[in-house]
Amino acid sequence: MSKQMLSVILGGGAGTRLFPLTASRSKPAVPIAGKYRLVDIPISNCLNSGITRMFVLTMYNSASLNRHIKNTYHFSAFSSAFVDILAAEQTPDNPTWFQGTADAVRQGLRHIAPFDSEYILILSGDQLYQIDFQEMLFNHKEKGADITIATIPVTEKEASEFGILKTEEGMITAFTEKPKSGLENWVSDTGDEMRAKGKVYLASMGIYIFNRHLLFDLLQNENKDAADFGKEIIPQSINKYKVASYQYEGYWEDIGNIPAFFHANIGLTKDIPEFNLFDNNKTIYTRARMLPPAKVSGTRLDHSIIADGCIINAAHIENSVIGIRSRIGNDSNLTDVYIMGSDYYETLEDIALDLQHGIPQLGIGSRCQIQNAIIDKNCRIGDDVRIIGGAHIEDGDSPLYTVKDGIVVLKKGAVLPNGYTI
Ligand code: ADQ
Ligand code: ADP
Repeated sequence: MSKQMLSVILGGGAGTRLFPLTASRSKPAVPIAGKYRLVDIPISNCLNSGITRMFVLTMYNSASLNRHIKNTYHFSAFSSAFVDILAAEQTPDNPTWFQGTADAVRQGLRHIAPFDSEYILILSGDQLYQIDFQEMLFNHKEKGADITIATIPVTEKEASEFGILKTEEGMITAFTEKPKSGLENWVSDTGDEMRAKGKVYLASMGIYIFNRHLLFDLLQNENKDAADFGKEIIPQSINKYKVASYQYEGYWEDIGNIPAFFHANIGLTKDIPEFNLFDNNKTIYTRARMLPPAKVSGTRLDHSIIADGCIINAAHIENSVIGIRSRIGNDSNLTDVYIMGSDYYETLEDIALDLQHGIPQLGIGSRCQIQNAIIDKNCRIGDDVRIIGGAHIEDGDSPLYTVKDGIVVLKKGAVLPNGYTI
């Protein structure tokens, strides 16, 4: 498998949908689940499927993404494995940034060309799922397909956000990208179980296997001006090439916007979460940081994930994900909160200096109330701070935080003085 297929991970365009988490880092570097980065999900899916050569395409070459990839994905000198970042670059024959997903892959082709592989797997960088790509490739070969699209049944409400398709005997016969009307013509037979859940539309998961030669030909000749897979390359290939559907029915979530990203993180705290981090065979890889175990004192913890290196004295933490090196002071209460954590610890001398200068120490202070919030890395939240997200607050953006669908997102490094209220 490892030499047959190489993968290209679409790491994100301008990143506006995840703003402000992408204000100072590229999307693949956004921290998820307390200790991972978004890019760890597709990379781990590839590694668990025996695919060991990967390119990550990104518009921004952020320091944190480079550091993360460099420090995490080390392979033996005897293997051909690699994870390479291809950031948008200006070249003499291409003075522009990536215009869309197809254009991003097109600009990466000259880096991909030297590596032989019969198939190229194209993946989105902002989805939470665990798929075995070997099975998908098996289906691709068995059907004699030129292109395979991974598909999933969705409800009417979700259908307008995805590429929707129709199939006959596993081959795709029609495709429309994000239909705004006429959905009734796109109902598919998705099986009894899916129909019972109202999932009668087959959506593209934005995961494609292409026969190598076809991909190069489509991007460099036949559709050389096409910017996008979903809007151009895929619809134009249906009925021209053999495009197969690989129907997947497990957990899959597009987490490319703040509400979806927030709920996917908080969802990990359920008794049996839909995305399983506790699996012997489907390890999610990330950087091994050599952090100490978390230290907790006097806290009532309920349905929460606590990452390595935390120092917690809070009163109560519920339905929350507490990221690496988080520090939470006495008598604080947190419900439905995702704290990404900190990049470093402060020493006792640092903390004394903070105090002298009236600056809150790194982390969350004492007697704080926090609800429905994402706290980006390295924030300093003073004592007696209240951050209460929910339907009562309007969407908006300010220098310290953004509100999206009632979720308060505190920006990286934000400093909230004692008593601050949101
Ligand atoms: P979207 O996810 O809306 O739909 P798009 O915005 O093209 O499509 O993003 C696909 C992936 O590529 C995302 O991970 C995105 O971050 C990344 N990306 C976007 N522009 C990029 C660029 N210029 N450079 C690098 N990466 C970029 C797609 C399909 C639908 C399908 C859904 C499933 O078009 O048919 O239903 O995915 O989520
Ligand atoms: P992680 O993968 O642990 O989230 P990053 O690569 O984003 O880490 O950066 C964290 C690293 O940055 C830490 O290991 C730390 O060495 C360093 N770092 C960042 N800011 C500071 C700081 N203000 N003081 C000391 N170290 C820092």
